[in-house]
Amino acid sequence: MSQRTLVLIKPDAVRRGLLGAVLSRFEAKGLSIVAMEHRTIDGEMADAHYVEHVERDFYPPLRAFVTSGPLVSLVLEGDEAITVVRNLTGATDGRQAAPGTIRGDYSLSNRENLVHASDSTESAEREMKLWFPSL
Ligand code: FUP
Repeated sequence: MSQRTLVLIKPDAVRRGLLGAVLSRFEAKGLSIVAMEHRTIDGEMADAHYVEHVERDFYPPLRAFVTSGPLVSLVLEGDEAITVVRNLTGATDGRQAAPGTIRGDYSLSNRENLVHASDSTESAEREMKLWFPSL
């Protein structure tokens, strides 16, 4: 079943010059890029995106990180895209993420882990509306 999912290539990836490397993983897998934008977000947008985490201890440094520079937001489409993209992304903590995944290959951090990917159809719908309201 074809699905759409919201992906962020976060400021650490852009800063490190890994935008192309990360994007190429998704392209090579066969996913289509439906929308893509390069932007720096403010704290309000970070709060809206991470609404389920705003009360957590780890949120203030996460908020500072995600607003620290440009990121790339995109909507990817393809068969079972939500699960496929989560599998390509790997576990949240880059130190634990399996080799071969984006986080497993490029991240040594539980915060600066290069990518965000929607974790369910509900969050994909919510996040796509937030990031690409005109889509
Ligand atoms: P994920 O779905 O893998 O992106 O992970 P979560 O939704 O659990 O967490 C969202 C983001 O919060 C992660 F990408 C990184 C950050 N985070 C921390 O900074 N510290 C933690 O202990 C857990 C998550």
